Amino acid sequence: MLIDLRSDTITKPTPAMREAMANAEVGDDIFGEDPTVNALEAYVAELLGKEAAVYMPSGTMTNQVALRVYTEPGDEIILESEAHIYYYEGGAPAALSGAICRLIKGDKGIFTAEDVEGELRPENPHFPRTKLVCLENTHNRGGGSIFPLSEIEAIARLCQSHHLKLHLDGARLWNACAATGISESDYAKPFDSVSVCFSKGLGAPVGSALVGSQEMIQRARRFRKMFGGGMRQAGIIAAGALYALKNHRERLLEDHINAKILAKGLQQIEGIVISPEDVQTNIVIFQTKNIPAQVLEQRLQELGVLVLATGSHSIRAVTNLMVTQEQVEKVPEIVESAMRSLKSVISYQ
Ligand code: TLP
Repeated sequence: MLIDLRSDTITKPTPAMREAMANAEVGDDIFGEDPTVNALEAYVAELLGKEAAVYMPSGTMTNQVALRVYTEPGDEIILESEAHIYYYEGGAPAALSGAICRLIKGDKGIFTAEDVEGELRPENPHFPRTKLVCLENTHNRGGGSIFPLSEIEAIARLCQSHHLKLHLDGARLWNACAATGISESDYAKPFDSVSVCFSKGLGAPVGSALVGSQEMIQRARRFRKMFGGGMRQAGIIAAGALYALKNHRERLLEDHINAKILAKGLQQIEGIVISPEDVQTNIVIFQTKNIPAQVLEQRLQELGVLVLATGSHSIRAVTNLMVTQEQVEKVPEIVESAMRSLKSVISYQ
């Protein structure tokens, strides 16, 4: 059986989740008449301590709709250089909002209020108008790193004093909460809006929500429609999300334990560089010293372990609902044998 560590997006609905989906009451959500979507939106808004929420097909859409709500063409967004919004969303800030991105180089995706302050521009017709700062928690390319709440609060104070909006890409906020014990609403409080995903570690098949003030979410509904994200009997999928929210948040700790086990095992392998203490949640990123990441990815696939090359010598493995501790424990051994076989091939070339 394959051990699939490419992403936590590969998770499939459990039988109980499928049952909840099959039995979901539905209606036309564009008329606001889908009771399950309405229940999900109310639940997630309350959980995050915000006035309102809107359900969308993907985390890319919730992020990009938020950007569109806050900016006009020519406006500027400040965000981290490897933020998903910038790195993995197909150039959407430019294409869909006409916004430009000003990048901060973070430490595993984390940056400070001083970093933001250094990027602020005076009001002057030469400059784009900075409207928005975006954070990511946990940070995907930062290896699932957690943004410290005190730093978030300092950034929020800075944003307020400069009339900047603050948005969180909280696709994996659930993981930050499980790891720290800090509640979703405490994490969400400093932000004007938060995007959360149900289809990653929580295991629901589809969807994300954007939460914020009534006014913000009303505008977001308009852009969701414009971007093609208005859905009809979406209660079928929203039921999976609601089930996941109510039943799968606590179990994320299992994924975090498995990630640590994996990191510690990988640390023992010659030619692999990883610091297990950097692994805070469910994402494990390791470097391959002498072997190109894509070559190792390919060999591991042949041996039944799926991972993702995320750089020339960097590989990501994400523990998730579909992978047991027993399977994770086997992975370092498989990586070691893959490395050994590749070393002999490479040294003969
Ligand atoms: N991340 C995916 C890929 O797109 C890289 C993954 O496998 O990790 N924010 C963050 C922080 C994300 O990691 C992702 C998905 C998204 C937003 C977008 O979510 P979707 O895939 O629903 O558009």
